[in-house]
Amino acid sequence: MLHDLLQIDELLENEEKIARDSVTAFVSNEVLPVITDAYEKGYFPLEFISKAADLGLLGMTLPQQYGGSEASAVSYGLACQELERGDSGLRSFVSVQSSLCMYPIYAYGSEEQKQRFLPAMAGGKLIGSFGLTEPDVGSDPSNMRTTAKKVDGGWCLNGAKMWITNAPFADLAIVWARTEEGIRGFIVEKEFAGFERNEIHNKMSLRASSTGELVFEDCFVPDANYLPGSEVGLRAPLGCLTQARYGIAWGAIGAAMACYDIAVEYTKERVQFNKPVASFQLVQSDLADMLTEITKAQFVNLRLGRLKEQGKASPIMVSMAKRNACREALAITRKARNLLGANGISLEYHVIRHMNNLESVFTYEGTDNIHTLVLGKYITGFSAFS
Ligand code: TGC
Ligand code: FAD
Repeated sequence: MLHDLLQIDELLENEEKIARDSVTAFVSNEVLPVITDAYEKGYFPLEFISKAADLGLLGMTLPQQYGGSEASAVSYGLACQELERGDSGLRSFVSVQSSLCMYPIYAYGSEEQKQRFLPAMAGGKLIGSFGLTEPDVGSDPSNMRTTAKKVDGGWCLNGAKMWITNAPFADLAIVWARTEEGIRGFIVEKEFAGFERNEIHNKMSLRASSTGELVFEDCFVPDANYLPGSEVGLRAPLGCLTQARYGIAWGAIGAAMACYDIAVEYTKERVQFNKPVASFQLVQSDLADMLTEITKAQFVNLRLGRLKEQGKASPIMVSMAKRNACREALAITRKARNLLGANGISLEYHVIRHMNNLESVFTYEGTDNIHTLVLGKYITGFSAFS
């Protein structure tokens, strides 16, 4: 287990530790035994859904009246950390369902929409996906091409969304489209005519997650599925990203923690030149860097979580935490990969799986460059996006 050198555990509330430990046990007992097979064959283990729902992980910060657990932001962060200690794909599933699908319905939906969708989503009976990225539009969603035209009784959607987590098996998609008044959100249900999903194959990262494309050809979406609170335009989808990026900051460090633990254990047992490789200075240097960066990131995440609980967290803070966690986690998993030598590339040792997953985590929810520019704009007052 990770060395808690600075005794961060003491800064957690009892219920936060209990929530965290229940996810740790789930991951150890039910995720780790099956994840290698899922990753190798390239599928999302659908049995995780009901287990995640039973643990209260779907929409866990939302009010109980909508099926949530009213968990603290730190509890949610710790859950993401432990889920990603298992696999980034599992944390992705929970992030998308909770932060990118349940959150927009909660924040921008009508009371009727909340009642209709949220309890079923918390129970894992309805699964969501979130369509913002398009084949030609990623970092700059303000240029999206998907359109929604007002028609009698609803909206007519045309366009496509690309790289969408959960899309192949989801029951609904939160879709962002351009209307005459600006960008708006819609709940598109899988049965709607003119709506198709296609699975994306050949991924070498997040293989235990299902990713797809959403296609809309004159897809009719009734007025009842229009998100009325999305009239703030691009701020609405970006607000969802702020929620999800917060969880990712914790999650990426969970993957790094797993790789640190594996590297410590492996290097202590592996003998070369008649000594454990953990006894060599260069190896210890890597391990010292890994523990230091994990600990620093944990403090950033915890501080951010506490600010979020007080309503003081800003999107810029979240950008800093997401960028830091993804950068450091990727560097740590690469170090661990090296420390395991040839075994580092075997799925049996998990490290290569985490490392490859983090390539996606580094890119999605705002690439490293995008978060760098968010911070650059905050520091200098100059926008360097275009
Ligand atoms: P900009 O002019 O800066 O902002 C437009 C309006 O939005 C507000 N805003 C935010 N609000 C909440 N949260 C945020 N993070 C926000 N960022 C900006 C902003 O204040 C402004 O409001 P107002 O009232 O002044 O109009 O917009 P911009 O067009 O210059 O874009 C800024 C930029 C580049 C940072 C933004 O477009 C961006 O974040 N791009 C990255 C796109 C991205 O992250 N896509 C992710 C897709 S979803 C995904 O990857 C899911 S992976 C799921 C999984 O498997 O876990
Ligand atoms: P681009 O925006 O084309 O960027 C290409 C490169 O250019 C990057 O290095 C980028 O940093 C750089 N760049 C772009 N603009 C600038 C700039 N102004 N200055 C400096 N550098 C710049 N999206 C969803 O909507 N929903 C999902 O559920 C979802 N799930 C995903 C799952 C996976 C496995 C992956 C890999 C992606 C997922 N995405 C999802 C898409 C993800 O959000 C995008 O890939 C990401 O936002 C980047 O967009 P892009 O791939 O089009 O890259």
